[in-house]
Amino acid sequence: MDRLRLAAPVMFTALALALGFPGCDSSDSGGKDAITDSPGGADISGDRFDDHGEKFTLVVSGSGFAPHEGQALTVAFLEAGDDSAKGTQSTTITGGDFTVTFPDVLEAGRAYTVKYYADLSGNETCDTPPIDHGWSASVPAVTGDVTLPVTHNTNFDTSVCNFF
Ligand SMILES: [Ca+2]
Repeated sequence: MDRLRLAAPVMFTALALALGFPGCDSSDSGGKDAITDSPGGADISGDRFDDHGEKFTLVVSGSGFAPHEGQALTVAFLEAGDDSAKGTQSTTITGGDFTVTFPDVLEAGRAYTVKYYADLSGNETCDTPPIDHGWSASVPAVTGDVTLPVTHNTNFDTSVCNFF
């Protein structure tokens, strides 16, 4: 009953599609406008947004971090030009390497900045380098899944703790 009540105000063609082809979005000839709004009801808006912005996965792969062996390594990613972290993850540096994965977070055409720090001081808090060691890396406009390789260096980002 809810489906009928939702579909009816949209279009009669949408109602017909919902009844005749539940879950189907393209096989009817009822017109493209109707098809856009037709299949099913409550989850339409989510599908529509996905169509406009497929999400891609960000992998940050670090190597050469042996000086920080066993330390916590925390990664944040931001949209370029934005100061608020869109996601943060921590791991432990093992064998000089680390890998952090953010599944399905990047939007096509957008550029990102990745901030990351090793908790050298061991207090589970980001301290401005060189107390902890922290870095920044850029992800250019996204066209697909991204693997960002980073290697240990001493070019610290002294603002890195602003993002954790
Ligand atoms: Ca620290």
